[in-house]
Amino acid sequence: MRKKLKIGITCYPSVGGSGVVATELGKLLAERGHEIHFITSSVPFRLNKVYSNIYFHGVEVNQYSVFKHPPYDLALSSKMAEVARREDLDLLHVHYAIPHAICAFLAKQMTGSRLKFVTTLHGTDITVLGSDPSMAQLIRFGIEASDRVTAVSNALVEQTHELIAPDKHIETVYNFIDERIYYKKDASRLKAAYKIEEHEKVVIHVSNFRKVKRVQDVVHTFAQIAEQIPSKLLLVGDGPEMSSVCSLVDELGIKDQVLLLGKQENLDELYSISDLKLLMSEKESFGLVLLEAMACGVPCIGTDAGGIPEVISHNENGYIVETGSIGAAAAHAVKLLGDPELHRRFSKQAEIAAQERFKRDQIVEQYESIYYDLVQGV
Ligand code: GMT
Repeated sequence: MRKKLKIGITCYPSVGGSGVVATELGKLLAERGHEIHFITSSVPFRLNKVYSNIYFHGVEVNQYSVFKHPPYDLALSSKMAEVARREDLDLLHVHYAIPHAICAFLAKQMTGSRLKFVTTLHGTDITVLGSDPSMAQLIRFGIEASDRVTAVSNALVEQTHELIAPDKHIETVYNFIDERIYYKKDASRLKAAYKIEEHEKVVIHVSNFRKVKRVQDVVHTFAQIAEQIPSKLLLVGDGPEMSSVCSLVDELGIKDQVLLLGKQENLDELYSISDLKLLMSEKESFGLVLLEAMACGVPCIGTDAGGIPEVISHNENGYIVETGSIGAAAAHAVKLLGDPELHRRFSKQAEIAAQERFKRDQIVEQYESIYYDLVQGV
């Protein structure tokens, strides 16, 4: 039997797909017997139960008055080095190149080169920061200094090579969900509690309402759907575009059909009352929310941005439209919601894809095999 590993994990611990993936990965690795050390600014929000082999090391930043900006990245590097030494970690797995790969590099220098680190790219570090030339150099450095680099979709691997051009092999390891949580449940009481009529269809959108999510396109698409199919739109999440989205809902006269639910945690219950998910982003390296919905049997319509077409199979378990193609998205939605047999087939196919192509054990084993390759190479 192979020795169990001691792994340090660093991510942005607050709500967000990368934090979710990093935390769920840590939990699954712990279930497989590894010792996990989260080194983050706060307890990851999905770390909602006690595991005897998961530890949390908080990063404290001292607010000395001489510093205009508190040096979080340096405090993190120092904490990584301290934990790696004290706990004799085999490796660090950091999520996001900036700043985490750079911090891991510093920690590695501080502890000696035995400490290896894996960097996982999630998207925003590449597609947003990568177009800033001053950042691109630092991202390239972080990627090249990593012992292994993964990205969450083939599209993100390609984009990283286009924008950053690192001299490094980047392998795709897809995201996954925990199918013990994400499956279709009987949530008819919840539908009634929201005062949604039995015959009405439910369309859902979940995001952090950043500009790249194009939530306005979701609202326009829904307005066209609602002209033909009695339906309600659930908008889940919050963020910078929320006010503009609310004004658009008023302007289009669909206020009574749109439920603004804000940030929610038990998304499986909301997906269980949903018939269709819309994700109209202009940038999206993977779209974890699609996978969560699909696992609950919800067919999705998404744009052709980034990794979305690697998650949704067009015409099989959902539809892909060009970014900004509101009319095409609405036409697909009306066809799907108006044809129970087609919807049943897409819903089943969505569940199967989530369970088979993005199977949690398979993905965790991919990461484990990267870790063992590195540790054996010591
Ligand atoms: O989508 C966001 O704005 C959040 C961001 C994050 O850092 O959590 O999500 C990114 O990582 C997720 C997990 O790998 C992916 O599912 C999202 O597609 C990706 N977001 C973007 O590429 C915009």
